[in-house]
Amino acid sequence: MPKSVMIDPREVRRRSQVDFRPIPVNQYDRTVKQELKRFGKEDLLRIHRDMAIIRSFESMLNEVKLRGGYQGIEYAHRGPAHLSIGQEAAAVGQAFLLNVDDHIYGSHRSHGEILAKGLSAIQKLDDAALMDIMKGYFDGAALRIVEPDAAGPVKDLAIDYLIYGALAEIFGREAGFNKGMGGSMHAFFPPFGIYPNNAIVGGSGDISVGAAMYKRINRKPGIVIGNIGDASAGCGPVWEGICMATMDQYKELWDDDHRGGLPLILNFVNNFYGMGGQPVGETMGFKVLARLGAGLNPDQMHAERVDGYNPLAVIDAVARKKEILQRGDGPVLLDTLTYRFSGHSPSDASSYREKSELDAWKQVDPLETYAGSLVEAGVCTQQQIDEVNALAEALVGKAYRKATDLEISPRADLKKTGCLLERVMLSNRKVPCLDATRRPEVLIPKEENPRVQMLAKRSRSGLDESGKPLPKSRCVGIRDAIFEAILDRFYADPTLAAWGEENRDWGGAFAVYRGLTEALPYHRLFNTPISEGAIVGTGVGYALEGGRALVELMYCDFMGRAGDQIFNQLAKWQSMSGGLLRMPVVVRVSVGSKYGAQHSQDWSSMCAHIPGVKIVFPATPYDAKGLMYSALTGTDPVIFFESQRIYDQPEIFVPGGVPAEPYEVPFGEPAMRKEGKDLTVLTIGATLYRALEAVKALEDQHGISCELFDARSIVPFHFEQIIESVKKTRKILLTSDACERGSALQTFAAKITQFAFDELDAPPVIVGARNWITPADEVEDAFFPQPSDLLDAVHEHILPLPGYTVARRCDVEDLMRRSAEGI
Ligand SMILES: Cc1ncc(C[n+]2csc(CCOP(=O)(O)OP(=O)(O)O)c2C)c(N)n1
Ligand SMILES: [Mg+2]
Repeated sequence: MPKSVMIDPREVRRRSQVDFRPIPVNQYDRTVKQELKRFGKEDLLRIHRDMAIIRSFESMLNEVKLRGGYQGIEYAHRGPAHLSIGQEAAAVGQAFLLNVDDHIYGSHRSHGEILAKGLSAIQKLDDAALMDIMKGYFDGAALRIVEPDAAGPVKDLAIDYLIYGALAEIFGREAGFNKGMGGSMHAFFPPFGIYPNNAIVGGSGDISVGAAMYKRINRKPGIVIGNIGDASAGCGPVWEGICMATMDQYKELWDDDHRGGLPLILNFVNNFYGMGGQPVGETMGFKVLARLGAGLNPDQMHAERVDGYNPLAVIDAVARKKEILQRGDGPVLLDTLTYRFSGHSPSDASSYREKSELDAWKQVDPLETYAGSLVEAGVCTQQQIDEVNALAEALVGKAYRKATDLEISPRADLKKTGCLLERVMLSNRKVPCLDATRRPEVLIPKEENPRVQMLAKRSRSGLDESGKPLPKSRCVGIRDAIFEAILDRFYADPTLAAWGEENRDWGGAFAVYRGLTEALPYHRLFNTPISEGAIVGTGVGYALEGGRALVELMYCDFMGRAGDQIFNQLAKWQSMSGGLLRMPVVVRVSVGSKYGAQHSQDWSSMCAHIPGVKIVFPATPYDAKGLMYSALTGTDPVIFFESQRIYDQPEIFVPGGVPAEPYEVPFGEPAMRKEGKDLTVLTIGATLYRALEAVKALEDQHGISCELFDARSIVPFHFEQIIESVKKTRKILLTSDACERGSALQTFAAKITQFAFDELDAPPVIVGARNWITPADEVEDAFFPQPSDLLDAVHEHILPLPGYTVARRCDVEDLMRRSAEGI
């Protein structure tokens, strides 16, 4: 039954108005004296200590960048350092009350947030837990470096560990929090609830939403805070993230156990600048950033501006907002005002701001004003404050000495075979169930599923007993095979959740999901806004937290909308974490045809260029099911290409057809579809069937015996079978629907030439789509490779076919002309 959110014309056409409530701005007005009871002296002093540590840490980096050293030790740090000097109160105030299971995500300017959250976690964890974390994290590598100098409480050791781990990461050392593979803008440390920071402005704007979805869907404790800059309010992915964060369905359609708004604070760290551009008065129109919350949902996202120059105001706001989230009334939008004294980066000449402005903010330096208020309230003396400041500097100095010393803190050797990055670009694990402690939530037994029952009546093979083709409508096709694998995994892995446009009642854009709605509660299968970026970005956040996401992009062409999320997020976090994280996300993309230029592009080749993702493109139901199984039981991000041309295609190659039972097709191994001896043909995706026709013509009309392979997988790819075949046939033709220029086939051809140069009688020849737009259905045959194009290519470049006349020019001169014209 469809969900039925009734649109009543009488209701929606009624005359009325939309009312907005006032948005609070800097409402906090309590003094340290008044807060003494609430926090106690110790807490109030710790707030100052934490700010002082951040100030010392960032000031040290500033000196390193500007003067090439610190405390007499020279060091050239060529990498980035986006410092947060001046922003300490906003970071410490936020982290102060957070528990370890409250997770923060950040930006390029998050050193302060890392330290603040780490210091807060150290305060909350007991000694045994701290020692376990430090000993267990990357086998205690950083602990071994800081421990020899430690002679005091475990919490002090943990503070040394935190400062050193963060700094060693910034300096690209193997004992850093992410083995030096993340660096300044991506450093993080999950055991303290510090999740990835992001060098893409607004990058955490949708990833943090996915993290909060993970907590809501899997009923995990804690909240998520996405820390993003004020200028990121202009980023599309941030808006998409907000849209996904505020969907009505969480509160209105999800079942009782999962109902409620996301436990998310989207916190704009509002320092009033991008790099030099100013959102207020120049690049945006909101004047007060918190205004953005107003139109997003009736709660106005509980939006509020808080004075991030007063740590107590921020603590107060986070405490109040956390209550809202715990009630299920999230998400929340916070506008935490602050200001950076440092430049955007240390080299910045501050040409975009007046000195008088900087001076005015320095007059209200949060460190000094807060320390002053502690002294004034009698919490401590100025001498105690000075001692804490000196201690902070000493702690930072200690970490600096160790992190800069190459003997103590070496870098990973990335030039040796089997180096760190070779090991962590892909995780290659098999973890069929990501949470064995829970039963997957489903609505009906699998056998009662109407589609399962319908498919039981279909032939699992596309051929009858005598080998003749059966009508497609009577067979299990690719669409059904993918469904079977997915359905099965939903009954096996409780963390598996799927989302995308029209995923639920509609049945997925091309009916792959028909039957899933009946099987799954809302929180495991749901529709999203038309937000391709956030569809993938939330998948990334969901996986970073420990879940498995299956997300769908309706048409391959729409991948452009999710460019950053695929290229920079999905593909990079496993390696940027130094191998700590897994990214079990399957992105289903459908390659179109018939719909013209913006709906028919095969971008498998473009994706093959991105290190860090696996790419498969099944062309048969057997492979579609087996590859989907592999994808949904692995730990790597997979772009799963499907072709709309062949969703109905039954199994014609594997005897017996598509098994009803679960099975896996491993990634990387091409499938031989037909043996032959004169010519090897390698296809990707749906070109398999056009190649079959060409192979038949070559054999029947020209007596050329062809050996046909279906790549199935583009990344990874094993060349052995192909090279063996080429040794026999001495010739190879490659074809796919991706545009020919720069395609994966060009790489394949170059490698085959390199691996088997002496075995070849002709160059490997590629037939891809033209380097054009995809024209209208009526004329798209001129664009996509056709059987006649394959014959033309064989005749022109591999071996002349006696009596054959090409259907279309493709000689060297013509290819050179096309290249010269850029087409
Ligand atoms: C998508 C993207 N565009 C541009 C940049 C270059 N860039 C880095 S930081 C920055 C300004 C960001 O301002 P804001 O989000 O307010 O954060 P802040 O630097 O003030 O902390 C820009 C434009 C980037 N890293 N990512
Ligand atoms: Mg800013």
